[in-house]
Amino acid sequence: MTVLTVNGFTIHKGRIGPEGQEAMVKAIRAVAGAAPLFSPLTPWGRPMRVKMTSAGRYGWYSDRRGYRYIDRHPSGAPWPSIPEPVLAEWRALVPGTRLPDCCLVNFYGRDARMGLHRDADERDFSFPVVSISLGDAATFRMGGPSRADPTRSVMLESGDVVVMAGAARLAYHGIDRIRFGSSRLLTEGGRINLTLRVVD
Ligand code: MD3
Ligand code: FE
Repeated sequence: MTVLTVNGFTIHKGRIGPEGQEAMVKAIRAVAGAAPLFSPLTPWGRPMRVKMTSAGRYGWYSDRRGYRYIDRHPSGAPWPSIPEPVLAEWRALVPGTRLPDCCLVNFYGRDARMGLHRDADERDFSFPVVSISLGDAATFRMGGPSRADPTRSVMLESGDVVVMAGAARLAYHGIDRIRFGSSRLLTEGGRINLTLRVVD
């Protein structure tokens, strides 16, 4: 396992081994069974290319009214609890603080991307965000605190874990493209990203 720091983002390459990845996918399938994936609408009314769901006290949501956290799945069902193997990563990488109250699940199919953005819907940016990549590899673009800052790209592969803390917590970032079919973890291909956040 190697740890790299790029633009203040800490990347733990290959942190989760094959068995751990399988266990996480199984747990995420159970989350998506109870709280099905959906395509949020942007505030401009276009469906996002990434499908999403959440686990925890809060789930991230978007529609014409804007970005926010909501305490139920859009169906009205409660969000499932955050799977234990996912919480274990937070405990290991962010010791000595409270647990996250949202695990956002992003699913990227063949043509999904996520444009450059900042995560700013949470109350307190002093808590880190932890991201776990599963399945197909993707090009992750990371910039700085303003949109115009130069960006650097790194490949995120299945089992990689990224910690965004300090100045990196408010940095611009996005996913340019996925290398569809590069991993055999998900039988139908695609990429899952989990982000653990303290919301309020
Ligand atoms: C940097 N997800 O869900 S994970 C997101 O791979 C998001 O699905 C991407 O950006 C994905 O908001 C990138 C890496 C990541 C996640 C959250 C961050 C980087 C971050 C929050 C603050 C700064
Ligand atoms: Fe983000």
